[in-house]
Amino acid sequence: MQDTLTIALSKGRIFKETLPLLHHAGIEPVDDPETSRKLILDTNRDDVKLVIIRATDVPTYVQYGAADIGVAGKDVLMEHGGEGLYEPLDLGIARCRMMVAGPVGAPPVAGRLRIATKYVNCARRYFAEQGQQVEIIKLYGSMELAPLVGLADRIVDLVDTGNTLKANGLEPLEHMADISSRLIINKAAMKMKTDQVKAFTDRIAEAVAAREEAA
Ligand code: PRT
Ligand code: MG
Repeated sequence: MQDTLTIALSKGRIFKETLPLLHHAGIEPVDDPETSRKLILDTNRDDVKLVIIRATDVPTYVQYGAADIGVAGKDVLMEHGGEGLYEPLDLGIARCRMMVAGPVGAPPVAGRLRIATKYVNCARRYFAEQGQQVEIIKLYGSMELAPLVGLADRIVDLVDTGNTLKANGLEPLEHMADISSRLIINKAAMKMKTDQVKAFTDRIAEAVAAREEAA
């Protein structure tokens, strides 16, 4: 009797882009999380379950062993800190950049910059490395609004096409990090379910390599 492997995923782009990788590993979810209200999804395999949670909660579930494995954006992992996790594989999905952005043509700010972001730890670390004094304002979404209403001088946010910035009269100013999603593994699961975890990770690594070869 095999142990159950529990895999934590978030809805939306991470789920969509992880599906082909799971398919390569012989795993097909029974329900579609976009239409189902279930938070635990069965798969075609008795020994594999998916839990569908908020993107920012994925490292926490895996850290505490509520899920053995997860898929999380590097942005979320940098902000979380990554304690209790192995991060063996870059999946190359859900790519974007973490950037500092501000109003188009905004003049330099004298004194302390006010930065609105949901990535407070990343922003604090980045500006400290730059030797720049900043005040960080924590938001949970719609960062692009903050400079428009005078809440902040700059934002730290993720940028893909740049359309969201442009639509709000903002422009990218500084590139902080390239972001993609990573496979993360609970440290105890790696010890207790070594064979299952390794077999799964190897299949996913193959799928990533095959996709990159085809590109
Ligand atoms: O949406 P929800 O509040 O439930 O959670 P979430 O925003 O954390 O989840 P989701 O699914 O939106 O993002 C999950 C992961 O996808 C993130 O943690 C990133 O690692 C990755 N990712 C890749 C992105 C983007 N690209 C992206 N463009 N996450 C968010 N965006 C947003 C960005 O914040 C901005 O609002 O899209 C907007 C910019 O896109 P462009 O194309 O207009 O530049
Ligand atoms: Mg989102």
